[in-house]
Amino acid sequence: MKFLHCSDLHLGKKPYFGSEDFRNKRFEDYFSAFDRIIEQAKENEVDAILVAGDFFDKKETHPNILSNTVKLLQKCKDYDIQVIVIEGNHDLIYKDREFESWIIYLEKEKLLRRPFKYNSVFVGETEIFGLGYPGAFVDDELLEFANYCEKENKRNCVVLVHTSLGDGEFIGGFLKNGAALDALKNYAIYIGGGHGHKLQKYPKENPFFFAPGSPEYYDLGEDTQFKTAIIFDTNTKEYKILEQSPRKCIKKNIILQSATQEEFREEVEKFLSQTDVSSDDIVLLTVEFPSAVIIPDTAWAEKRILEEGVLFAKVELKRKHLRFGSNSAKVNSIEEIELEQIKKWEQWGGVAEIAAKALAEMRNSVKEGQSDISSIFESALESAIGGKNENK
Ligand SMILES: [Mn+2]
Repeated sequence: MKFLHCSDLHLGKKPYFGSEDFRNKRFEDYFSAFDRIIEQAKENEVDAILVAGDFFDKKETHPNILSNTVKLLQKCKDYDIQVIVIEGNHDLIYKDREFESWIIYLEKEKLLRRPFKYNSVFVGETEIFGLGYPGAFVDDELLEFANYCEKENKRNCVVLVHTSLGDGEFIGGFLKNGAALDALKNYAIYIGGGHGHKLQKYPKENPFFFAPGSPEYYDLGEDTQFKTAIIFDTNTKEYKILEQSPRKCIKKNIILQSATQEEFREEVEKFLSQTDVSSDDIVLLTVEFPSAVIIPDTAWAEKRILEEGVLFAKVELKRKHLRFGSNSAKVNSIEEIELEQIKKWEQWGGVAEIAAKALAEMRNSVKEGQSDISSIFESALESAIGGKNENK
């Protein structure tokens, strides 16, 4: 059996900022990314497409999202490609509210199949398990699953789980390390991850865990690289990494010396004269400047870049070495100020890093127009609880 594994499609995501053209094109981008994946699946003659969570961007849907999704799933059916989907933290995962899930609706319409916990599905001879989004308990969940496989004599199965390796960092829903994956080595020939939006493989030699990354940017802050899909053959155990092509996003960092408006304008003009831009491009400019005396006119710069006919432009400021108050401490960012404050709190002080990170993430999401930030808060809570357990 041959399959294509992808993740974090975030179908239905739409920014609430920028021009109408930009918002509409971005809405289409996530469906186009899935469409390209379906074509790659056909070219590679796979039997199934496996989606490791965050199929939809939101727990609710609207007619446009649903009809676009149904059209694409129908295309898979026409191509004779099965679609296997598990939920991620963005899909509806509340216990006892499964009947509200649009993924279950699509399953009932026979457009996809959803393995859940130990209710597996088969594609040919291959048994596929779906562990959904276990959140902070993902390591335990995988270890428990390894026990189940041993007891039930499961071998050569495929496991989908909405998680990635945390790389030592403590992030909500990420694996602490590779230990829980190692425990599955004798039972699973392939573990399909997600959640993190860039490519991961584990272990380095002969990997059997893959997180392909999202095929489009979830937000404009993401890396432009490592957006992939993985092709895997269960007979030969060979894998192939297929690069994806998200919308072109031109990023540039400008460092100002004197921080006068003149210097700022000159640098923006210089950047524009040196860069080829098209009407489909997104341009992100960050400007580091040394003092708080003059603040570069970002509104002017965004307007100026848009005049070149690009789809969207954003100019962000980063103040360098800002001194403030009487303690003359060097402070680089709002995030650092917040972190110092949170450390003094009674409840969150012990997990200040997690809280500060969640706060920054929530702020960015709101800025980006995301109205539902509950998943960030839930992830932070999970991380905080997980972290406390670990100390016991
Ligand atoms: Mn995601």
